[in-house]
Amino acid sequence: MTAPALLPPSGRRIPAPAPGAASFPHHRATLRLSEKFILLLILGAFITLCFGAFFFLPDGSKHKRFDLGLEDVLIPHVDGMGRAGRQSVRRKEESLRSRIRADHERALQEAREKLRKSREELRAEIQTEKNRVAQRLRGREAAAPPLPPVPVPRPGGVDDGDPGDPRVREKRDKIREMMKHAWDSYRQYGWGHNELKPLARKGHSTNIFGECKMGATIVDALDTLFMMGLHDEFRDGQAWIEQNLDFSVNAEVSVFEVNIRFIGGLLAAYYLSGQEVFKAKAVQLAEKLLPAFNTPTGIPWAMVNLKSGVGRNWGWASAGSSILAEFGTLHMEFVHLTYLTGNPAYYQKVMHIRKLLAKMERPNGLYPNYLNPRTGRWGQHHTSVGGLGDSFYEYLLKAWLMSDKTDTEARKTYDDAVEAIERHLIRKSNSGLTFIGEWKNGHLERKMGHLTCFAGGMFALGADGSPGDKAGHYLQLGAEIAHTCHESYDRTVLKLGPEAFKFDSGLEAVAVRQNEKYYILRPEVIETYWYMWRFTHDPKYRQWGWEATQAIDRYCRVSGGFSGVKDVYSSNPTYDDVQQSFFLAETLKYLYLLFSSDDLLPLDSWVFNTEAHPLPVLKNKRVPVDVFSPCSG
Ligand code: DMJ
Repeated sequence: MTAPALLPPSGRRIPAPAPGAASFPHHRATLRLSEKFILLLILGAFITLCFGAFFFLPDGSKHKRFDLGLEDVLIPHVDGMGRAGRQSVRRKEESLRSRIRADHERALQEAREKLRKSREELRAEIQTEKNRVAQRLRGREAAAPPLPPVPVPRPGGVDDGDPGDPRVREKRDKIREMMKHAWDSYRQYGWGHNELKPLARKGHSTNIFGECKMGATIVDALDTLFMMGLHDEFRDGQAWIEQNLDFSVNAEVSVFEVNIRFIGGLLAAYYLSGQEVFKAKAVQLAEKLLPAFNTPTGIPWAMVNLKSGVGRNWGWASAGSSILAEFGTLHMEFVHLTYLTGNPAYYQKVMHIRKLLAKMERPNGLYPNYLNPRTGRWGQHHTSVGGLGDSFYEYLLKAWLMSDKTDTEARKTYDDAVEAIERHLIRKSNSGLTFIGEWKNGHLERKMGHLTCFAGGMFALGADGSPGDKAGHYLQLGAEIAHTCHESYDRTVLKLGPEAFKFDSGLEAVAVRQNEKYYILRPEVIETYWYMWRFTHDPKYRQWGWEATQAIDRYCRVSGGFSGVKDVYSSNPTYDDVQQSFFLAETLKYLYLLFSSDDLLPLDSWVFNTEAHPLPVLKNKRVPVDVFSPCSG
C-alpha cells in the first residue's frame, strides 16, 4: 500500500517514501521535519548575526583616522619611515583632526540655529522640504508637455499720447519733469538699492525685498520711463538689469510684492520694448517663487527664500495664515508667464488657488483676509477691500479682461464678490458720502483706507459687462468713491490724503489717530481719477489730479527726490524720508496718463496689474486653447 502523499499547508506535495524504503512511523517524520526547521532557524540567525556585525559594527577604517597616533607605534612600516616620515604622518593626522573638529562645529552650529527657530518655522521647513522632494518625483514621472509657442502680442499705443491741448500738455510735461527728478535722484544716491532715502541721500530697503540690493525702483520704473519717452534713462535701467539683477541670492522676499513689482515690471518692460532680457529675468525670478507653493494646500507662503526655497508666513498674520490679497494677486503675471514660456506650471498654480477658493464656504458671501495654507481653513473673519484684501478682487476682474473676456468664471466670481461687498460693506455717511468699511468679527468698522480708494476705478472698469444691466450703477458707484476719496484729500491742510479716515461720531473722511495721518506717495486715489476720466471725460478728474500733483510737488519734493510726509493735517509736516518705488511705477504713471490722450495704452488692449504695469490682453485667437478653460489645470 502506498503511503498517502503528505500535504503541508503550502499545498506543495512531499513525495511518499519509495516502495521498499524503510517506513517510519508518522510522528518520526514530523520530528525530523521540525529538527530541520530548528537547524535552519539557527543557521539563519547565525548568518544574520554575521551580516549585522559586518554592517553595524564600527567601521575600522574610520577609526584609523582617530588612531593614527597609535599606528606610529604599532605599525612597523611607519616606524621605518624615520623622523621626517613620522612628522608628515602626524601633520596629516592633525589636519584630519581639525577637519573633523570643524565638521562637528558646523553640525553643532546648525543644530543651534535649528533650536532657535520656532516650532512653526521648523514644521514649515520640514513640510516644504517634503513637498519639494515629492514634487520633484512627481515632476519626473509626469513632466507635462510644453504648450505650443505663441506669437507675442504687441498691441499699439505704447508711446506719445499727446493730449493736443497745450494747457494739458504743459501739465503733463510737469509730471514728466517730476518723474525725471525722482529717477535722477535715485540714480545719483540710491542706484541699485531697492528704494531711496531722499533726505539722507542713500539707498533704502525693507523686508519685502529681503534687504538685498535688487534695484526695485529700477524695475518698477522702467515702463513709466518708456511711455514718457525717457529713453536714455530706460536704457540705463536696462543695462543695470542685464549686468546686476541676480535672483540667486540668500534673500527672503514677499512673494506678492516681488510678483507685482518685479515680474509685473519686467513683463511690462518686455511687452513695451521687445527686449528679451526682461522676459528672461521675469522667468528666472518666477522659477524662484515656485517653491512658495509647496504647502499642503497649494496656497503659497507669504515669503520665500530665493536661494533655499524655504517659505513661511508673516508672524503677524492670524493663526499662521496666508493673506488673501497676496496669494490672490498672482493670476495676471502667472498666466502671462505660461503664455510666454509654454510652461503650464504657473497657470496651474493660480488656477489651483481659484478652484480651492471656489469650494470654500464664505461667511455672508465675503472672503476673509486670512487663509491657513496648512489646513485650508479661514483665519479671523476680517474682510477688507483695502489692505489685505484689495487686489484679490481687482485680479478677478482683470483676469476676465486679460482673457479678452473669455474667462467667464473669473467674471462671475468678481460679480458675486462685489454683490456681497455692496450688501455688507458699502454705506453712506450722514452727509451722504459713500464709503467702504471693513468687516471685523461680525460688525462693520466705519473706516476706509487710502488703499481702498482704488476700488472706485475698479467699479468703473467692471461696469461694462456687469450682470443685470447694472453698468450705470457701477459707474456711479465708482464716481461716488472717487468723490469720497477726493474729500479725504480736500479736508487736510496739505491737500494730500491720510492713510485711513473715519465716518464716525460726526467725523467724516478724516483721520483720527495720529498713526493714520501719514501720506506715503500712494497712488490709489489718482488711479481712480484716471479710470473715471477714461470712462466719463468729466473734467473734474483732471482738476483733482492736478490738485494732487501740485500738493505732491509742494510738500513731498526735496532736493534729493520725493518723500512721504508724516501728518497731512500739519502745515509743517515732517518727512518719512522714503521715496517708494510705487511712486515711480504708479503715482506718476497714472498722473501722466490722466493728462494724456486715451490712445496711450488703450484699455481694450492693455490691462494694468496692481502695480500699474500694463500687460496686453491675450486675444482669444492667440491663446493656447486650454489656458482659459476653467476645466484645465
Ligand atoms: C502698491 O504696491 C500696489 O498698488 C499694491 O496693490 C498695494 N499698494 C501699493 C501702493 O500703495
